[in-house]
This record gives sequence, C-alpha cells and structure tokens, in this order.
Amino acid sequence: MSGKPKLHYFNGRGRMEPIRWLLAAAGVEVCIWSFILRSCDKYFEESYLEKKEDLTKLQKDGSLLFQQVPMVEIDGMKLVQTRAIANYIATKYNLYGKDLKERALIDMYVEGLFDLNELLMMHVVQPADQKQQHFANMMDKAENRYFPVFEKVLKDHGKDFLVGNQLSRADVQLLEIILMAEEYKPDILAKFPLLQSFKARISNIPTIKKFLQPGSQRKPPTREEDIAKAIKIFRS
Ligand code: P9H
Repeated sequence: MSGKPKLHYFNGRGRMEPIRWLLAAAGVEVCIWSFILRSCDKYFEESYLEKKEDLTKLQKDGSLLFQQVPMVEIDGMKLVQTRAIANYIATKYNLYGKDLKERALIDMYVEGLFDLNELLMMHVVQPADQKQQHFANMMDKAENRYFPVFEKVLKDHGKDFLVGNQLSRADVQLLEIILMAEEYKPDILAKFPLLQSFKARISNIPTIKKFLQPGSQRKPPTREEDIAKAIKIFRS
C-alpha cells in the first residue's frame, strides 16, 4: 500500500475527474524510494474498471456502499459519492476556506460548477437529434448564468482567488470547468477578461501546471467510444 489514495473508476473523466484535479492541486506527492531512483510522478494510484465483472467484483466484496463508483481508498477508508470524496480531500488538504462563511461561499460556487459540469459531461451521451439543442443550452448557461457570477466575484474583491485570498477547491474546479467549456467553444471567455487572467494564474500554480502537462494523470475529453465502453460496464 503506497500511502497514495487509490481511485476506482473507468479510464475516463466522468464523475472521478474533479477528484483527480483536487488531489493534483493538493500536490500530494508521495515519493517512492526504489533502490535506483526517487520517483515523484503520480499523485494517486488508479484501478480502472475495464469490464462489468470488475464492477461486480467490487459490489460483491462490499467495497461500494451504494454499489456505485467513484470509490477512493484513502486513509484506510473506501469513500464513495463524488461530493463526499471531494469534501474529505478538500478539508484534508486545506482547500476549503478558513471559516464557516468561507466554506459556505465555496460550497455555493462548487455546487454551481457541479451543475454546469453535469451539462458539459452529458453532452457526449445526447442522442444525435438533441445534440445541437443541448449544445446551445449548455453554452448559454455557461456564458449567461455561471461565468458572469465568477467574473463578478473576481471584479468585486479584486483578489487572485475566489474565496479568502488563498487557493481553494472552488478555484480548482472553476479552472477545470473553464478548460472543459473551451474544449467545446475555444473563445468562450471572450467576454470575461478577469476569468482569462484567472485561468492563466491558476494554471501556473506548480502542482496544477504539472497536472496540465502532457502525460499527467488528467484524462482526455470523453469520446463516443469511451461512452460505449462505459455503458457495457455500468448498464445492468
Ligand atoms: N451520486 C459516467 C459519466 C457521467 C455520468 C455518470 C455510476 C453517482 C456519485 C452503476 N456511478 C454511467 O452510468 C456511468 C454513479 C455515481 C453518485 C455507477 C450502478 C456513470 C456516469 C458510474 N453505476 O456522485 O458518486 O452514477 O457506478 O449500478 O448504479 S458513473
């Protein structure tokens, strides 16, 4: 057991990606001393579900409280439920604000971002005849409901981070969502100058910069064939 958190999910973004971002941002580097070299390459271990039997095995051996993944083995626990896992990691690595009011702000921002993430994440599984309408709706919500909120937050307090003038899970998740939205519409930040500088600033934080490097544990955009594979694993 390497002491690193172990993530159980399929080899794709889905509901595990926000957790991968948080662990990377927390920069939980555990160096493996092998007798020849010191490797600090990975922030976490991953066990990929490749086939239905992989899920059934975890379900049968009691590893999944609600028979579902994401599941993260950390500190002797088998945590499930994406938000519960993210709350634990954010609290453990001091990415959740310094008091109750900051936590409330962070929770509002993060839950708004989870809602936008759901729209962006579900586009690839839309039936062909609904893709256009779904695309228009998710871009409208990003540009007219969610991004204006974060542009105004940065404008009003003029600080580098969304909450408490220090890095929090809200900054990490906002960057994750900005990059996902730009995969659909590269100039989506055209009307948001402060989000443009926020993106550059947070992307240059060493742990996050490393996670954005090619070859990192960050997953590529989900393709149709990835969904077909996931459906085989998860559909009963
Ligand atoms: N509240 C993948 C990509 C996007 C959206 C959903 C699923 C929900 C949490 C087996 N787990 C397709 O259905 C795969 C959840 C967790 C929970 C699962 C079953 C899903 C997906 C795999 N399904 O936030 O953690 O929906 O384990 O028997 O229900 S993820």
